Amino acid sequence: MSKFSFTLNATDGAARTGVISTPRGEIRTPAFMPVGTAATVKAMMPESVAATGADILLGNTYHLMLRPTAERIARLGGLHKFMNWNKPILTDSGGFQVMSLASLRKLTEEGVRFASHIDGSKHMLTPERSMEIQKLLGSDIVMAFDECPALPATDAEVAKSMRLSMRWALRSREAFGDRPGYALFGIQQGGVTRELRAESAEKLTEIGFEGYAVGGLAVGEGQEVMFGVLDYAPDMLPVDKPRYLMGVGKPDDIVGAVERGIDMMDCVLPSRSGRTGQAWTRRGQINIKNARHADDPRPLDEGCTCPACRNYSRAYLHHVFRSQEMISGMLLTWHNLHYYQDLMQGLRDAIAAGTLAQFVAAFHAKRAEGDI
Ligand code: PRF
Ligand code: ZN
Repeated sequence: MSKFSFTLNATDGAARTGVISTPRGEIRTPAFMPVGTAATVKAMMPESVAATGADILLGNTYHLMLRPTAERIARLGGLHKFMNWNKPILTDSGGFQVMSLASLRKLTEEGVRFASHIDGSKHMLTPERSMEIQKLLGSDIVMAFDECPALPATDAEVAKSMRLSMRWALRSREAFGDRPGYALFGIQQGGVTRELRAESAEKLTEIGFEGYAVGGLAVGEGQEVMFGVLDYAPDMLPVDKPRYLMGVGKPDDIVGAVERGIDMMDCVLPSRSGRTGQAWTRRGQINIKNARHADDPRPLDEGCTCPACRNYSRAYLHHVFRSQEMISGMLLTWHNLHYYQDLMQGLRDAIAAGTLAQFVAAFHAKRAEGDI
């Protein structure tokens, strides 16, 4: 009962809906995970994040190991207690963030040496150290340590990187050990090459994980190419385990990924864009700083029940954004996260009812009408 498990409740085409059970609570799938990189979902209180409907948050090994350090968080009772979030937390393993944020990176078979983007201090991440940090944090879902190759890359480069990630996946599995109630997810790599994706899936399945991520996508290849890979990649992974698409995405990316059999996703987009005045609505994207909102008494999104839409006009949201008031980022982030969670609930309900095609058609039709 208190173990980690995944139950599939219904499918509609390739799409799936189910529940991941963990000792810290249930995660309804398909699930969207808000990003709480530095032990906070920026501009949101944890109880507000929960009120949007989020069952799980994402945290980052890379950021937390540098500041305030995993050891300090462990001494203070773990990440859940530290940030006052008692539902499940998934942590990314660090390699991807090292490659995008750190300097002086040196990649070897052992791991990656790098200098902190905060103070230039030197650090080393290996599969073993990443497992140790994620354990110190108390992460419920731990990600294997991998390398996500920068694009464009040749097939030979992608193959070499993928094979290194698969050796690191085995070392991650061995270092993680047996921890009932906690899960370790492997990460498929292989770029946009079918044979490499298949080889990666085979290696990971042979090692055996509690869940499987599709990594190495949404790195600039474009939606059409990403969907092309998602037409076959999820199917290469065990049907009875959760499948997590890392770092995706915009609402239409999420809908397309769910249609293709993805169960979990995360993205900074709803939280980050909330702080820059971007709102995601049923009618598409809105920039609240645009002058056309200055006198508009209507809510951001007529169909939304979030506090920003229930209590405030576009004119107010425009004003506080222009005035650089903190409530601007708070309200827009809340709305965006609420919209994303509403979308996930709509997808889950539609899959359960066998009406996903109609749901997706209505989703696209509303966006095509535009913000009128
Ligand atoms: N690997 C890891 N984290 C990630 C990615 C990956 O490939 C991506 C790719 N979109 C985002 N975050 N470990
Ligand atoms: Zn709203």
